[in-house]
Amino acid sequence: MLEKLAEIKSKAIDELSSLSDLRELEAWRVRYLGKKSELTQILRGLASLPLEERKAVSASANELKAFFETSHRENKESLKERAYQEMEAATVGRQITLPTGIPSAETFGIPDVTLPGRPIPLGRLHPTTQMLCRICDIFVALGFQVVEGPEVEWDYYNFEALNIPPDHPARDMFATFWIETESGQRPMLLRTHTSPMQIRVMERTQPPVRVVVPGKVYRYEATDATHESMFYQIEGLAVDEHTTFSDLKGTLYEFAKRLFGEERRVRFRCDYFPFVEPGVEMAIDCMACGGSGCRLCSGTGWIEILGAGMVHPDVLRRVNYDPEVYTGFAFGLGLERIPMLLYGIDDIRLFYSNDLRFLRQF
Ligand code: FA5
Repeated sequence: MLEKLAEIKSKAIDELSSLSDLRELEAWRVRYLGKKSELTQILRGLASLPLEERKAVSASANELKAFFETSHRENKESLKERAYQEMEAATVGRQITLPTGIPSAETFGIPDVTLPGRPIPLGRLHPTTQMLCRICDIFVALGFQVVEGPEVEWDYYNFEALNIPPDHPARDMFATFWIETESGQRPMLLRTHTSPMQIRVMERTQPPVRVVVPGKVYRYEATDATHESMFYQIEGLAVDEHTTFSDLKGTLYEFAKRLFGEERRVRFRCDYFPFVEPGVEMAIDCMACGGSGCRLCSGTGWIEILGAGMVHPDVLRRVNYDPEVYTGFAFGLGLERIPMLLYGIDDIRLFYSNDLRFLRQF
């Protein structure tokens, strides 16, 4: 009987080494450990053996059974791993067409539903959208409301109501994309700035007014490292009794401090915009070079981020606000310039060239 056990063992080991998949292993298990296997028959017949022989055969048979069980377990693990790797190699990189309706595992050609799922790349907000939310949050905390307006605008709101009648030289400041209209219709354009929303807001609201208006604007001009033909602006407008130029400076200083940190330097210089009096431009010392001059700041050490000023009395009159009672300030901020400063981005064109290597950094 002991020779028989040795014979079974050697045959089983031979077969085990040539198994190639889990199905063959299962057949092997049934053959050597199943109810009808030779080993099980020997174990069942132990009681009929003489005592001495029973002891020896029982020890060897149970040892062989334990050996078979261990071998089965180990081979099952390694064959499973091999099957998993083969399946993964066959499915990775395969083109998948999304079906309509509820997709099943088979639709994707993945036979084993226990395989780990494919990672689905997560989208994210565009860097200018992120910055827009951050800036609006600051102004909301300072008591401003966020409103939006049309990108296709009447000449009246974009220019005339802002003290820029036809043939005014200030129209040259805003290279314009005009929209073809029927003859006799009022001229239309892609807004060149968010300032027309000053008029639209004041026309429908009584003071006190405190709004910020984020949105896209368009300029028909050549692009370079700091100029795009489509970019974002955020307009600010505050009108009330006794609003002064100090309120304008205080608000913009506070904004700059909250966004850029205490250590940044801010510069105000006189500027001209027909719809404010006096007008200023606000600049921040260049973060890329620390103020010594580089490509980003065109060698000046400063980057202009916004134009601002006290709302012109004629503009107030046009919306039926009495300039003897009400005064206000307004500002218009170039949005892309802000992340450029904060993250040292030296070319504005990166924002809208859809290069994922750039966009994924934010
Ligand atoms: C204006 O657009 C005025 N409407 C701003 C204003 C509002 C003044 C309220 C007074 C009161 P300006 O053309 O300077 O002004 O543009 C404002 C900001 O937009 C600039 O400081 C700059 O940061 C940004 N900007 C201007 N042109 C471009 C451009 N082509 N590409 C990217 N950013 C630009």
